[in-house]
Amino acid sequence: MKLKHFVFTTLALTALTACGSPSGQQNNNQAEAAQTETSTVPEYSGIAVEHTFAALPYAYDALEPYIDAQTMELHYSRHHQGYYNNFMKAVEGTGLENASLEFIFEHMSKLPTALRNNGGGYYNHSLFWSVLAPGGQGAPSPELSSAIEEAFGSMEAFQEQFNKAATGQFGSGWAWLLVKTDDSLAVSGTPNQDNPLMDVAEVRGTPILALDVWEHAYYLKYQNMRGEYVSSFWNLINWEEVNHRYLMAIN
Ligand code: MN3
Repeated sequence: MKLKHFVFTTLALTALTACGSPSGQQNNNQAEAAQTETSTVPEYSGIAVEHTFAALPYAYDALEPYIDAQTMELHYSRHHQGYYNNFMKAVEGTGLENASLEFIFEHMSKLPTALRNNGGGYYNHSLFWSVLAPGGQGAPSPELSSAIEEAFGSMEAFQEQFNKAATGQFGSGWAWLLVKTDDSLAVSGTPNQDNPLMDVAEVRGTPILALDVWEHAYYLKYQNMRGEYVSSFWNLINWEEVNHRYLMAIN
């Protein structure tokens, strides 16, 4: 692997203009203060990743009646595809073309916003599709159930907290169930396409369950009733996938 450091430089230019003088003489002083901030992202030394756009694991109409086919088609083929395409453009030339998304997210604060928005959008939707299944699948494993009880008191209390994160997220964003670095569970909400893997997230950890609460995820069917969309979500959870992700995160 080539030794390649990605250096992102922001050049902030401040133009200070002073006009006028007591004598009436036009006196323009223009000062430019340049401030250079340089942050270095360490070399990626993990396994080279080829970023691909995976097929949706079920048909567009498979999540009916909770999520309608038209929403799924637009959401996957336009929105998700768009984030993927724009991520591929944004990562080009950064030296991070074959870095894992986890690595990119870990250094998010030092990287261009286009990588944050589109890398987030690319990853978050892939995770979202994977934790959904037609009519739901399986149930929380004994291990995950104990962790949920330990963190929230009960399954009901967890769902209540998750729903609150989803309905309470102002504007566009996501709700998450995540495994923190001490292996405990937490619920959080993030704005836009941020996620808990990013160093900019308030609550950091590995997400194992995700809910997209952007209007594009529900507006055709639910209009402004985000709460009904959030309630419907519980009928679609692929617990087998969530259990698997939980085990991966704690090991
Ligand atoms: Mn979306």
